[in-house]
Amino acid sequence: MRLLQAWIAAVLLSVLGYLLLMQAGWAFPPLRLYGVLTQLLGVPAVFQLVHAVFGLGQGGKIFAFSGVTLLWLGGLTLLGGLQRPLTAGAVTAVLCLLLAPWQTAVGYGVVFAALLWGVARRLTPAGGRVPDPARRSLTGVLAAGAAALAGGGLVALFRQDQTPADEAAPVAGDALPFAVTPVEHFYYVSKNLEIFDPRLNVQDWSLQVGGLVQRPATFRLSDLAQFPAVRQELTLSCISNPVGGPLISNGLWEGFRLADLLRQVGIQPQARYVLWEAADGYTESLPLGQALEPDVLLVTRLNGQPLTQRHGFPLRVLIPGRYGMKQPRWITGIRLSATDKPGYWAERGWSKEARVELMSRIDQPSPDNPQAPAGPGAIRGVAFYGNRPVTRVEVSTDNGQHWQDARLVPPRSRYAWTPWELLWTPAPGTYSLMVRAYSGATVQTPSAREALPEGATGYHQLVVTVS
Ligand SMILES: Nc1nc2c(c(=O)[nH]1)N[C@H]1C(S)=C(S)[C@@H](COP(=O)(O)O)O[C@H]1N2
Ligand SMILES: [Mo]
Repeated sequence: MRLLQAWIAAVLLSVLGYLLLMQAGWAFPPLRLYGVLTQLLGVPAVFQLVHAVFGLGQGGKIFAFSGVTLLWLGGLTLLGGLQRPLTAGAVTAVLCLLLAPWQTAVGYGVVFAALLWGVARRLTPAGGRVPDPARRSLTGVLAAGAAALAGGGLVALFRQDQTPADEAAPVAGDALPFAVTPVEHFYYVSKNLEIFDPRLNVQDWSLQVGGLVQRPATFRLSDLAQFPAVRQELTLSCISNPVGGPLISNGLWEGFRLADLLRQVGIQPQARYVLWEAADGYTESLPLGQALEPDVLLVTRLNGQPLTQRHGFPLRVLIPGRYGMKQPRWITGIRLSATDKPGYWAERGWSKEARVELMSRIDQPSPDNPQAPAGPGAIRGVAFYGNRPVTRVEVSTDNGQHWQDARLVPPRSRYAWTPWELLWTPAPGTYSLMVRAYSGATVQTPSAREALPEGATGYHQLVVTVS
């Protein structure tokens, strides 16, 4: 009985905490605990295990968050069921101190004690006698309701991970030869569970520019229209994309130059670094000299539409030649500083510079279904080297013994991937396809390297059945 009551109080406390997080941005202790767990992703063995088990979507994060939720609800239930409300509240406050500011921790303790007391008062008859059947069934209904709430939340999380956008972005195929990736297929990676990604609205959002600038300033979204507009086709890739993987997409971005904004606020001579701040607490930095390059942009649009919430509405950073982790979404602040501050993933063991490695990938035949008809056909794919040109792509159909030059489709921008194509007329059989790219004298390295910490390398290989 007491455990059931404590369970109801624990779920009520969590729902309240979640609402405070969403409405007022209060720290939510289970989410903080989850944040601590993601630190482990910087440990190579953990990272590889998580990707091996859960793939490249948000599955691993959802699993970790579910575990944290069960731990949190189970712990509170035991605490509330076995201790008196005051003791349970005090222990909760102390534990929350490890994860949240003290005001929040005290708040959780007080509210949990009050909920335990209130739930017990409503559900237990005076004198502590055996509860009458009506109260018993009320407790049952409430406990079931709490279970449904908690379970429903987790199911919603898992369901959400099944959206098509998390699947490989098809670039080849007859209908869509190497076009700009449609927004709904654009790859998505976030340090957050998607439900905790920022949902910013234009009225409340602003960009604070400060630190070592001459005139600190706050910009509303409409203020940004004063800067000359720039359009740039640019391919974005996640540093954790494995060889041949789907975490790479090509977009047509619109925004303006960071240099124009910084010129407007004035740079103090001691400034050396640009530090980015984002609404989800994500941070990154860039040496000022690099940040002033004319191709470093702040963008508001992708493929002719305002950025979607998922991809950084209303404002994100674009830095050619770097992996996605250097390019924060949902930015709310830009600070100039004399000293550097390592970014969110750099602090967790990933690369500081995150420069894109030379890569190439086979898209047709599709790695999802590596089959092809005998007779005239084509092998197609993309190659990419950040802000450096791909000058040559070679394909082997015999596991690397012989190589043939593929035809390159000149990219529309020096920051976009280079589509390539090799016509072939295979007889029925099994073929081991491989691809490698060149940039001038630089050849893609054949040695296979895991993504952590500098990005994956090696040749994409595909065994294809021709019939
Ligand atoms: N604020 C914020 N920005 C972020 C991230 C994040 O978790 N929070 N993830 C980064 C990483 S690791 C990548 S690969 C890209 C992914 O951008 P996309 O999901 O729009 O493709 O966003 C980057 N910017
Ligand atoms: Mo990433």
